[in-house]
Amino acid sequence: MWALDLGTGPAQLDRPARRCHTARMTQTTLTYFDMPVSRGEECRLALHLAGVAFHDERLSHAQWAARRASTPFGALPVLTVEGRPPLGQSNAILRLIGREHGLYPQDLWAAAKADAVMDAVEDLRHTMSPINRIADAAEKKAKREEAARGYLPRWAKQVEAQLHGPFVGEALGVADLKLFVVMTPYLKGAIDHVPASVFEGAPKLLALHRAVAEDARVKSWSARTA
Ligand SMILES: N[C@@H](CCC(=O)N[C@@H](CS)C(=O)NCC(=O)O)C(=O)O
Repeated sequence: MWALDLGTGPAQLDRPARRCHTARMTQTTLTYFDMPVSRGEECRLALHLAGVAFHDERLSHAQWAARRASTPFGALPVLTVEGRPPLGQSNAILRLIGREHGLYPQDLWAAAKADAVMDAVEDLRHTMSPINRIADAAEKKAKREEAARGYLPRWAKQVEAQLHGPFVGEALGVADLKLFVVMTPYLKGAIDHVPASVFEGAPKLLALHRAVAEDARVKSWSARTA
């Protein structure tokens, strides 16, 4: 049964204490870099909201170099659940956690909408990451300013048009967590040459970010990792 596979969720915690003598907790590990951002952070957040007790494994770059070849796709995050093969790809990890713990829609069309939004977050990363890697400062500045004028506000409007409101679907789910994590550095003004106001043309998307930030479970994760 998956609920047990993924570790101790809220339902397990509510059970009588005597169950602790008979049920052994399954080891769940989420492996990523030691940064509170991006694909790893959204998976950690999903596990936290799901109430799964997990080992938050954070690799240094030297450790990653030694481990890379043994990961499913040569990339992080990786979810490892005792008795199962390691799982790569952030969206697959999020869907698995979401399906098991009520953070992903059961309705097929609502689920497809959540998938589309999660893929749109990956589109943003695939567009912006090469710019982040530009070594020449002037060229990086020009490319980021160009994205801030065109690509990023356009992306925000397109994603906003997908929202049920305030979340992607009827309730907070893994797609909302993924949006929350990808938007946060932009809203903090942490991306040089991209103004913190870059998503202001998409007020419903900003409202989603606020609604996720206000969730008590999200707050408790942020407090824990601050
Ligand atoms: N499609 C993959 C992309 C994974 C990916 O590119 N991960 C980055 C970190 S966010 C990584 O592992 N970078 C280190 C490397 O490629 O060596 C996913 O969604 O998980």
